Amino acid sequence: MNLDRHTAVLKAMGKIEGFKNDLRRLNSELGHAPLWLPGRGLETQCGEAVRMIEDIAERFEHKLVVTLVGPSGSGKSTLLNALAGVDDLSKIGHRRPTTDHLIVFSGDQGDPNDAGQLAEALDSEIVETRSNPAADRFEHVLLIDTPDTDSTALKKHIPLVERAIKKSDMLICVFDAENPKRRDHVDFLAPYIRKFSGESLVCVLNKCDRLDAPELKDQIVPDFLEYIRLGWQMPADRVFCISARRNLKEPDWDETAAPKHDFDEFEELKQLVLHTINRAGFIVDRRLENAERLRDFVFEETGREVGKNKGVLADAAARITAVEKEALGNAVSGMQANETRQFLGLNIVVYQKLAQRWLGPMGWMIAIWARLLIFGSGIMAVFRYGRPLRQVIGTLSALRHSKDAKSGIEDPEKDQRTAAALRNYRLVVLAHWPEIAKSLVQGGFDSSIRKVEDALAGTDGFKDRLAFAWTDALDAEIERLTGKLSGLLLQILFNIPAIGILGYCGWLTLLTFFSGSYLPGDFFMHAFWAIGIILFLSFFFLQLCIRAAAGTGRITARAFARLKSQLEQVNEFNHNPLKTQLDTVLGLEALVESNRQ
Ligand SMILES: Nc1nc2c(ncn2[C@@H]2O[C@H](COP(=O)(O)OP(=O)(O)OP(=O)(O)O)[C@@H](O)[C@H]2O)c(=O)[nH]1
Ligand SMILES: [Mg+2]
Repeated sequence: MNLDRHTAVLKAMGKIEGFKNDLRRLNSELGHAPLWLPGRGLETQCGEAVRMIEDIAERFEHKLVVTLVGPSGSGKSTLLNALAGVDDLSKIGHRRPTTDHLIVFSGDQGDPNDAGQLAEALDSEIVETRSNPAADRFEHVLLIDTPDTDSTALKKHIPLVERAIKKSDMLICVFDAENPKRRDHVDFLAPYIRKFSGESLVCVLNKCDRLDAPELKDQIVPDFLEYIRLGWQMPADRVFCISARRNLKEPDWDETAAPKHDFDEFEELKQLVLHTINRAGFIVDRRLENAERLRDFVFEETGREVGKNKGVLADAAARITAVEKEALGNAVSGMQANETRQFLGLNIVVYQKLAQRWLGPMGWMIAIWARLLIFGSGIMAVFRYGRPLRQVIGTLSALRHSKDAKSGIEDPEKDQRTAAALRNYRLVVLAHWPEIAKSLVQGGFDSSIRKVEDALAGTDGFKDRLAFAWTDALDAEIERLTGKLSGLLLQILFNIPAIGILGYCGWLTLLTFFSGSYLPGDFFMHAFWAIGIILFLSFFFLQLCIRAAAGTGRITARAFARLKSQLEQVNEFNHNPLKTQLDTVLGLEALVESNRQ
C-alpha cells in the first residue's frame, strides 16, 4: 500500500468519525423525546447505521467487495466466471437453484487473508472461497456469487444474501433479459438499494443474445429502466446489456440457440469492474460515499417522520403555551381572591425603606417610627440581618400563628394562597388536556400521555415558584413606590415647616447668645413644644400621604397586576416535561436541515 493510499484512508477515517458523530447527536436528541414513538424506530436505525459505518471503516484496508445478486437462473454464476476468466469457477447449471451458498472469489495476488476474513465475517460455514492465479487482475476486488432469493429454497437463501449485501461495497444486479420484470426480486432488493449510492449500483441485463437487438434497445431497456425507477424509487445510472455466456472461454452453444446478434456490452462492464472499481483510491471513495449515504438515509427518514407530524405537533405546542398562559392568569386570580390580612408586614417594609431614603427631620421621624413598628411586631432579628421581604412576611405570619417562632419561612397563609392558585391552574390545564393529548397522539406520541398525571407533570415546585414570583413582584412594587415617595420635592415640602421652626428658634437662640442677653427658660420650653407639634403634625400629614400612595391594598393590587404581566412574558413558568419532549421533536427538523447543507 502506498503513501497516497494511507493518507486517503486517514482522511476518510476523519470523515467517517464525522458521520458517526452526526448520527450519535441525532440519536441523543431522539433519546430526549422517549414518548415520541417514531423516534424509537429512528433510534434503532441510528444504531444500526453507526454499526454499519463502523463496519465500513473497519474494512478500509481490505479489498472492495462486489456482490452479484439476481433472480434464479439469471446467469450470476456465468457472469462471475466470465469476469474472472475461468469457466468453472462457480458451477453453472440447468437445475435450479444451482448455487446454494456464497462463493467469494479473489485473484490471489493480493492479501490472501482478505477473502478468508470476509468469509469468516460472513460465517465460513456457508462461504466457499476460490482464487485463481490467472485472475491476478483482481488486485483490489473480491467478487461474491450469491444464491437466488426467489426459488423454492428462498427461506434458506435470503439470510445468506442479506449478509453478503451488508458486507458489500457494490452490487451488480443481474436480470434475465428474457424476463426482466420480476416483481419479487425488485422488491426484495429495494430496501438494500437505498444504501448504495449511484455508482455502487450496477444493473445488468443478461442473456441479451436471446433477443433481437432493435427490440432490446428501443423497447426492453427503456421499459426496464422505468420499471426499476418505480420499484426502487430511484433511477439506475445505466444498464449494461450483456451475454455472459458468450464471454466464457467455451460458451458451448447449442446449435439451435446460438446468439442472435453481436450487440454486447460485456467489455464495458468488465472495464468498469477491472479498471474503475479495481483502482486503490476508488475503494476508499466508494466506501466513504456509502457511509455518507447511510448517514443521510437516517437523517432523511427523521426529516420525513417529523415533517409528517409537524402540523399537529406545532399546533399542540402552541396550544400548550396558550393554555399555560390562561392557567397562570387564573392561578394569579385565585391567589388574589384568597387574599387575607396577612399583608400587615408590608407597612413595616415600606417605612423601613423610606427611612433609608429620607433626610432631615422627617427622615428621623420615619426612622423612629419604623423602629417602633419593628419592636412592636417582634421581628427585630429579621431586619438585623438585612433579610429580604419574603422572610419579613413569612416571619410575621409565623409569629401570628405560633407562639415559638422558630421557623421564619413557614407561612401557612402563603400556602393557602398558592394552593388556591394551583387549584385554579390545574382546572384550566385539565379542561384543555384532552384536545392537546389528542393532537400529541396524532403526532406520534405514546397514547399513555392522555393520563391526568402527564397533564400536570412538572407542577411539583409550582407553589414555591409562584410564591417566589409573587414576593418578587411585591418587592419590586414596594421598591417603586417608596422610590416615588422619596422624591426630592416631597422631602423638601414636608421638611420645610420643621426646618423653618428649628431654624427660627436656633437663630433667636444664637443671636441672643452672642449678644450676651440670655433667653429665659420659658422660651426653650415653648420652643420645644412648638418644634414637637410641628414635627408631629408634618409627620402625620406625611403618613396620610404614604397611606394614600402606598396603602397595603394598593400595593398588593399593583403587585398582582405586575405578577400577571410578568407571568405573561414568561413562556414556560411550568416546565412540563412533555412540552420539552415536544420541543425536542420539533427541533429535530432544524437538525436535519443543518445536516442537509
Ligand atoms: N443464452 C444465454 N444463456 C445464458 C447466459 N448466461 C447464462 N445462461 C444460462 O442460464 C442458465 C443459468 O445460469 P447460471 O449462471 O447458473 O445462473 P445463476 O443466476 O447462477 O442461477 P442460480 O445459481 O440457480 O441462482 C445456465 O444454463 C446458463 O448457461 C447468456 O448470456 N445467454
Ligand atoms: Mg449460480
